[in-house]
Amino acid sequence: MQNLRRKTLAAASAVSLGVGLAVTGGLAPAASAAGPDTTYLVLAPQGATTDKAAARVAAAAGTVVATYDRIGVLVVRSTNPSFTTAVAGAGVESVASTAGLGSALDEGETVEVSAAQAVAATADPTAEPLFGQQWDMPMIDVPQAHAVNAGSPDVLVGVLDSGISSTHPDLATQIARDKSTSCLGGVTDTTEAAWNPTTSDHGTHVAGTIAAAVNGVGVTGVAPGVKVAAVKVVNDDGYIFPEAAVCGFMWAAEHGMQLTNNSYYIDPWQLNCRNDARQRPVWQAVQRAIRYSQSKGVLHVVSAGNSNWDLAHKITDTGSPNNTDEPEVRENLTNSCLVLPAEVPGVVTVSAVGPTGDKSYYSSYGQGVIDVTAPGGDTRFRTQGVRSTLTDGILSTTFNTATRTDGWGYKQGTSMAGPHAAGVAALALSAHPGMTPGQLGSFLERTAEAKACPTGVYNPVPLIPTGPNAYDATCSGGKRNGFYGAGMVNAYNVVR
Ligand SMILES: [Ca+2]
Ligand SMILES: [Ca+2]
Repeated sequence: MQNLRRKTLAAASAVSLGVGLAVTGGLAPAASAAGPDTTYLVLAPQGATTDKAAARVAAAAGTVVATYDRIGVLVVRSTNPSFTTAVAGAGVESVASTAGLGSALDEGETVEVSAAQAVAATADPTAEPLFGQQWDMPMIDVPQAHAVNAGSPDVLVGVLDSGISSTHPDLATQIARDKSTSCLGGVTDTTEAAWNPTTSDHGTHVAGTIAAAVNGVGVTGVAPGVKVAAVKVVNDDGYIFPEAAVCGFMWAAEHGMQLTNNSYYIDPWQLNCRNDARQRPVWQAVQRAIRYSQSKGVLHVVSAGNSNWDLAHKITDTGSPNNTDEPEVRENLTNSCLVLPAEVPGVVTVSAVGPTGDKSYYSSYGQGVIDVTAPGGDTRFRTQGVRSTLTDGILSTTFNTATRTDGWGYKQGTSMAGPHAAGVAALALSAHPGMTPGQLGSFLERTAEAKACPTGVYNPVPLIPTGPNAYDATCSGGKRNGFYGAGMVNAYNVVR
């Protein structure tokens, strides 16, 4: 349970940033002691180059570690405790440290299935041994779709996540290795080891749902004919830092990806709206990267989050797990306070359903925020919350990070729903190449199967041990509504 509701901030991001650079002692101002090695995003004015900003960075004892000239963003490290004030000046619109601004990956529970089961190959490559346990695939008409179109290798889906196991028997043939990278620290590293999983197999599971091979082994993905690229943005502590997200969106834009799947979100109420002056530039940098990638033809599919929050009513939402202050009313909601990337215009946001097709107990929702829904699993509905039935999760490819072995297993979460929608979008592009991100997003919604709101207060898990009414949710809207958006994505409808 705990991990499903986890959405915490990195307490000490300076230590979460992974490999530090050598201290640039010679550049540090003699008068002041060196501070911790800190990462900053330095923004040039929109539309300007970063030359002037880079010169100011050097003069302020900072080191540019990545330049995103097309969006006017520099990723900088510095141990100068006065860096923020020292760098300010002509050519620098704003600067902010990303310390503390990591967003926790919403990990689900995992249970592995036995290897013998998974590799009991039938010798019939159209009959995956574990297909019978993939209730999610018939739910969105994947078998019918595959009879028409199982995906084109010209379609490339970026998995912005914790890496993808390149040795996995169900994924090894599916990964575009030359388009894969790590983005940790905001800097690309294209070595294969860098984009393989380290402490989390979340991305490996997501990749399998999108594109696991039809090969007589394990499972099938929604779009086994397409390719996936690993874009590792989740660090070894399970956090996505804004500089990694910027790097990931820019990488996707410049490496021919038509789609990305994003299983995390950044809540600006905690991170931006409260401390605008310090933090807003960080979210501006992420938004610039998202918008640039959209302009380059990338559609972003994003999961809604696992907190059972009504994302449409943030103004009255007073709770956050880390907030012990008195409830505050959200005021001054502006574009810079959007939940990133879920609320950026043009992004497809996905809620989760379980095997009954009803909203998963944990899935966040919200009218005008949720665009479509997809299977993400619901391991609790069967017992009204008392116990977990893992076969009601989503079965996909896994990587055991302790034993370093590939396998298959169940996870649940909106993180599992997003890749079903991304897979359907990939099939749509395979059947109808050339759609713009806007056209593709609309097509996904138009072809989804509308699903009505339940009446009254909905709670499939009234007996869950976390307390009474913890998972109450109320759906609003008509044919298009807060629980399911335009409806359940459908693989057959996009290829027929
Ligand atoms: Ca397979
Ligand atoms: Ca949207």
